[in-house]
This record gives sequence, structure tokens and C-alpha cells, in this order.
Amino acid sequence: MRMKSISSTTLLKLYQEMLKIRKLQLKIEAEYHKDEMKTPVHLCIGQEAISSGVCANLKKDDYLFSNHRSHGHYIAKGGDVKKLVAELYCKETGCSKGRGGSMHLIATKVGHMGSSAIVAGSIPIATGAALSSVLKKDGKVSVVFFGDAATEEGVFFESMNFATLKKLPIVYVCENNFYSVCSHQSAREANPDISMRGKAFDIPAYQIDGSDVCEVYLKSREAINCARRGRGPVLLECRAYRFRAHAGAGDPHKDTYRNINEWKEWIRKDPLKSLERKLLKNNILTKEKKSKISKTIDKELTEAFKFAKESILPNKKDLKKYLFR
Ligand SMILES: Cc1ncc(C[n+]2csc(CCOP(=O)(O)OP(=O)(O)O)c2C)c(N)n1
Ligand SMILES: [Mg+2]
Repeated sequence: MRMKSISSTTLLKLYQEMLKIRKLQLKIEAEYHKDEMKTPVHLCIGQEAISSGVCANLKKDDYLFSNHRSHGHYIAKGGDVKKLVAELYCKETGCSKGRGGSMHLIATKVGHMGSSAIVAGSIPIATGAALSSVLKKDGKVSVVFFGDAATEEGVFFESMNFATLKKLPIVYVCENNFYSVCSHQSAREANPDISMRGKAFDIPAYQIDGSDVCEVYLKSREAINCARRGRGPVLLECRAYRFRAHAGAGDPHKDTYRNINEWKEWIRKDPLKSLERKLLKNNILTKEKKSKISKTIDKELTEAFKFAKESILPNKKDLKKYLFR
């Protein structure tokens, strides 16, 4: 972990945000069994370093596009936690007015341009947004997050080809957690090195440890700067692990498709805990500060869940109000 080249202020901000994402997931998990959230949820516990590390390098009006495992991206780009939780409860106060649920988060005021439930669906849309930035000369960078399975879709290749041809300001961030639902990468892909697919298009592409927030932060800073300077797209393959089931709030130990030793090995590398240990060791974080940060987040989350539960459901007569025909 190349911690020394990152300021203490940034490291603390990263820690605080990753803790918020983690605690939010744990709270969703704890509440989910009550069946009041009428939406599927895809928890990103274990993958927090990727969204936080990348987004710390983005400006507020840079564009972010997300996928079904959406919560970390939304928080890291500065989305409103209350509106996120209200969306999970399908309330009118949610960020998609309760019509979208967990897989359709959006916060355009902070450059979060939406999540899509269609695997790889956001990749060509983000590529189009990057093209718009070139045409408008607005200096924005687009970042799109997607999983390893999305790299098996044709649009991934078409988008990378177009982006490099037109030198578009876009960073493709693959969160390789090795699974597509319950199918391991080795059962689906002949070559597990996803970064090589970028190299085929002459795109700078890197395979990095997505559990190490410092590595993600430093490499994505380089990638985002490169895109902003007009040098074209970059592909980052961030390897990490989802600690929970693919969807819902099930017990990961019941995942018969995953080897318990593989799971334990990644738990040992927990991105949040390893950052916390290093910050404490280097006196960047103290026990008192840690407890204060934790309490502030708990309070914010308690308020967000209260707000969500007390909000009203959309009126039945308005259910078709936002449909495109
Ligand atoms: C085009 C398409 N095909 C299949 C699905 C069903 N599906 C939902 S999530 C998922 C797995 C996606 O895996 P990955 O992209 O690696 O992301 P992860 O869930 O691991 O974060 C699949 C196959 C879908 N939503 N869209
Ligand atoms: Mg995956």
C-alpha cells in the first residue's frame, strides 16, 4: 500500500467514506428481512475501496455511470443518503421517486448519471457522454463502473473501440469480483486477464488490487488525468471480492458455489479493516477519532432510515407518470 504519497486528509476522507458505505450496507442487510424494501439489493461489502478510491479523483460535475451493484458508487459521487434509502423503500422522496429501487439510483446534481440493471448497459451510455464532452469541450471526464461479466458483452468491445478511435475522456472501471451470480470467471472466460482486452484496442489498461484503496486512488488519479488531458480512454481492472451473496441479504456461507477458503482469504484482506489498521498504526487515525467518525455515520444512517420509513409511497394514480412510450 503506497500510503506515503497520499495526504493524511485524503486518507481520512477515504476511510470515512468507505466506513459509511460499509455501515449502510450492514444496515440494509439487517433491515432487509423485514420485507419493507420492495427492491432487490446487491450489496458491495468488500468492494468499497473501488468506488471511494476512484471517485475521490473526480470533480463534482464529472460524469459517473453505475450498474446494479450501485450503492458505493452513489455515495462516493456525493449522492444524498436519505434519497438512496428512501429509494430502497420505494418512497416518493427517493432519488428516482420510488419507481426505480436499488438498481436505478441517480443524482445528476453531483454528476451521477444513473445506474442500470442491464449488465453492460451503462458502458455505451457513458461512452456517448464522453463523446458529448468532446463535442461541447466541457472538460468533463466520464467514469463507468461495471462487473467482470459485463466484459463478456459485445458493447464493451464496441465502446472501447469507439472511445479509443475518438480519444474520448473516459475511464472504464471493471470491478472484477470473479463471479457472475454463481458462475466463476474460469467457467466463462478463456482469458481471465480482463486488462488485456483494453490492450487489444491500444488502450492503457491496468490490473490492480481493488482491496487496496491507496492503489485504486493512485492509479485512477493517473487514469482520470490522462483522460482529462485528451489522451483517450483508460481501462482499470480492479480485483476484489464481494463478501456477501450476489443479491439480497442471504448468508454468504450458504453460497455453495463459493469455496469457504477462497472467501476467508479475501476476508483477511478486508479493504476497510486493512486501511483502518494502517491509519491507526501511522497515527493518522486515533481510537477517539475513530469512535467519533463511527457515531456521526450511525446518526446519519439512523436519520436516513427514519426519513425513508416515514416518507409517503407514490400515489397509485401517478404510477405511469414517468414512463416513456
Ligand atoms: C444483459 C443482462 N444479462 C443478464 C442479466 C442478469 N444478471 C444480473 S446481475 C448478473 C451478474 C453480473 O455479474 P458482474 O457483471 O460480474 O457483476 P457483479 O454482480 O459480480 O457485481 C447477471 C448475469 C442482466 N441483468 N442483464
Ligand atoms: Mg462479478
